[in-house]
Amino acid sequence: MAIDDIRISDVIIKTFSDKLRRILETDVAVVGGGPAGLCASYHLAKRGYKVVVFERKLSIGGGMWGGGIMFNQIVVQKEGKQVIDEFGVGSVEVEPGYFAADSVETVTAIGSAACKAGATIMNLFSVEDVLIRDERVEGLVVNWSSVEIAGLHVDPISVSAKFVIDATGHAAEIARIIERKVGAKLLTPTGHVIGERPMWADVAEMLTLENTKEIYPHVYVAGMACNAVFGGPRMGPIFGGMLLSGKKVAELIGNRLEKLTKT
Ligand code: 48F
Repeated sequence: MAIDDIRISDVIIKTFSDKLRRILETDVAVVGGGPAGLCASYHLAKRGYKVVVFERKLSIGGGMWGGGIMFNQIVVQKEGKQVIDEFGVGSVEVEPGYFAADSVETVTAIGSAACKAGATIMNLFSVEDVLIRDERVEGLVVNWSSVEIAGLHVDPISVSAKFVIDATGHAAEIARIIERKVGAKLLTPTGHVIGERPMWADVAEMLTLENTKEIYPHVYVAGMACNAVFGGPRMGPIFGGMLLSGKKVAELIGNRLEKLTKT
């Protein structure tokens, strides 16, 4: 059978439009497809929730691809190794408690698991605003990243979500949008985004997990954004904290969603 170029276009347009319409209303919208966001989306989708991930870039994986200084290896500690084990990622204990894994294998394995579990990943989408109703976030405002990058004057569209995860990494973009546009007090000790501190992997990994929490009604932070928001240090190319934070935020939100459906 001859292949018709126009049919190819039609299939793309039809199926993408269906996908776009499906994600207009979700349980959880994850902003950022780095390790924390991907891990969170996998665990929430596995629990049966409707999840969308918005990723500004062409590719998911955030800061994981490049390992440390573009040596595409990552380090995880014992607890982090247990998380990558779940995705079937191979690792080697190079020194006691220091496990090395291939960053490309890790990103692709987690991304694939998230998709297979039912999460929808919308790459090339930037989140530029939030929907706030009754002093809580009820959704996001998104646009093509190309519009943002070109600085074109094109209006965005809105999507609704019962919960939002700010997994935007160092930038903590959603927390900053809420602070700037709503003038709202965040659920941090100062009420503001405190800003990240200099590198200290040991403390950073612990604080990432501890500060994986709600920062504004129905908005949680995960991954490096936790440290940016709560004033924790950065940690460089050790990724256990990112993955454990993604898993923790999925559990916290999953439990809230479970309660909501019971009431
Ligand atoms: O930066 P990123 O990998 O965040 P993470 O999951 O992991 C942090 C580590 O990579 C590393 C580290 C730990 O070793 O310090 O930095 O916390 O992924 C964040 C993703 O969010 C996207 C961005 O392109 C990146 O892929 N992103 C950021 N802001 C937006 C966004 C936005 N407004 N809309 C859509 N995507």
